[in-house]
Parts: sequence; structure tokens; C-alpha cells
Amino acid sequence: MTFLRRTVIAAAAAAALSASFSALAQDIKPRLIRFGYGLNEASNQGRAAKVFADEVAKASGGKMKVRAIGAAALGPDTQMQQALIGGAQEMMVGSTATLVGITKEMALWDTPFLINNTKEADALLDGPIGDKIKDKLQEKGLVGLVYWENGFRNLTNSKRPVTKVEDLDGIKLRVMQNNVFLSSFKTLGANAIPMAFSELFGALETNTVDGQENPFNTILSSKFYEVQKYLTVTNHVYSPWIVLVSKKWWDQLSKTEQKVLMDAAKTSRDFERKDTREEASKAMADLKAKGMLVNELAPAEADRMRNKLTRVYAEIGTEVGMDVWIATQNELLKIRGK
Ligand code: TF8
Repeated sequence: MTFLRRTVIAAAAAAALSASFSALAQDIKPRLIRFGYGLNEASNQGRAAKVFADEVAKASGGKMKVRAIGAAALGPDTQMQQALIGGAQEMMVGSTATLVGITKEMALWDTPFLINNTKEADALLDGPIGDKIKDKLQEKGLVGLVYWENGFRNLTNSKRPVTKVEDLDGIKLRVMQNNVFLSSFKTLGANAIPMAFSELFGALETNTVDGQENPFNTILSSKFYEVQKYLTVTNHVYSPWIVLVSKKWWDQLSKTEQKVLMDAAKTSRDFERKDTREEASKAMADLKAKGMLVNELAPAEADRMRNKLTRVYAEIGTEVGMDVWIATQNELLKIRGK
């Protein structure tokens, strides 16, 4: 190749590159994104929020700034959801369970013992069923980007070890603000009390409630071991988190800006699931070391719980629609066959 030819090619390549950069630059405006979440900064939720913020900054050349605001400083999940719908806040991550009042199909994720392991969780949430439910949010003014892992929920309380369903009798148990959780735990005999997560530590400390249920990670990061003695490994439900955007605001973004957010959401999801699983695998030992008394619910006792919940399963079927319910069972069979 002659010198001249090489120079021409290099110049053309440089021109193409700068053209695409300036196209990109025009497509990305300076944006401030308030990204709220409920747990503290040192939690799996906080760590992944930071990854999301960093990814958005990197991909937008620093033009899109995510301000991650944890510890429910922008309000509990339900309040932030309303702020997103109204356009007063741009983004958040929170429990799907607190969304059921807005999009009833989200109740699917509250089905006790629906998902058995993380492989099933990822396949179901990232597959057609997960998408279908996520897309239902749009008509309510929310855009769901990706699901993060909250995790398999376990039970803690300050009264006694729970080895069988009868041990739940009369225990004042905080549940998420969600009818499926409320009726599940009432059916199992607990005195279920719906309450925002941000109120929970105080309520446990003052014995307003005796117990709660959350994944290992949260029991650890929210220091529930300071106010709870007994931990029962029940894995009674797999809880997702969902990254949400205000639709009012999303619709004002360029395609490039939307892609920056979507790509960063996916990167943060992959990081978050890995990080959460690593932490969860060590958390039981950590919680024992902090003084919690841990027992595992025997499989036969889990079956007894499941049997008691027959009516709740029927309620969820009605809530999410029989088509979704049946499609989910079929999808799970497919995933399990793989
Ligand atoms: C709960 C959830 C919490 C979420 C979080 C604050 O018990 O498990 O992790 O709501 O976004 O409320």
C-alpha cells in the first residue's frame, strides 16, 4: 500500500469515527437521574446501584449522571413508584411485590415455592414470561428494564425456632405491602402485618413485630441479627427486584440515551446476581457467627406448608390470569427439561 493510500484510509476512518461520535454526542443530552433504592449503600442493592451509575457515566461520556440514593431517603418503594409515575423521579430499583397494587400480574413472583433455584429464576425472569409481565407496567406509567435478584426468602423471629408450620401461630410477622404475602402468612397461622421495609428495623427493635422474612443478604446488610434470634431456612419464595424508569421521562429520551440505560441495566443485573449469590453462599455462616440460631425447615414441613397454601395458589391464578399462570407452568417444565 502506498503512503498516500494509507493516509487517505486513515483520514477516512478518523472522519467516520468522529462523525459517529458527534452523532452520539447530539443524541445524548446532560441528564440528572435520581435512582432511588431502599436498602443501605453497603448492601447488594447498593453495590449494584453503584455499578449502574458508573456504567451510565462511562457510556455517556459523563453526560448522564446517575445519583444513586439509598436507605429509602427518597421514600419507601411504593412512594418512589408514584414519584416515577408522576415524573417527579427518574429511576428506582425495588421489590416486584410492592408493585402488585399497580400491576396485578406482578403477583406471579409472590407465588410460594414457584422457583426452585437460581437457574430457573434467571431463565423465567429473562424469558418470555418475565418480559410479558414487565411490559404490563407501561400502561401504568412505568418502564421495567431488568430484574435483579433479591433472593430466596427466609424467616427470622425473636420468639422461637420455627420447625413446623404450627410454630408460626400468633407470631407477629411483618410482610411486604402485598395481598399475596398477607394471605399466605395469615393462612400459615402468623399474625401478618404489612409494613414498608424502611419501618422494619425499628419495629423489630421495639417488638412491634416479632419477625420478618427476607433473603440472607438483607438479614445481614440490614443488621436484623441485632434484633432477631431465630433464623429458619425456608426458601419459601424467590423474590426479584426490578429496575424501573418513569415512563413520562423515558419517552423524552433519545434512542441512544435509552440504549445507554438499558445496556447499563443489563451489566448491573449480571454483576448483581453474581455478587448476591456469592454473598448469600457465605451469609449463613456469618449470621451464625453473629449469634443467630439457625435451623433448616425439613422438606416434609415445606410440603405441609405448600398444601395449606392451595387456596392462595388459586388466588394468584385469578390475579395474574389463567393464561399467564398456565404459560408459567409450561415454561418452567421447559426450563427444567433443559
Ligand atoms: C422487603 C423487600 C426489600 C425491598 C427493597 C427495600 O422485604 O425484600 O428488599 O422492598 O427494595 O420489603
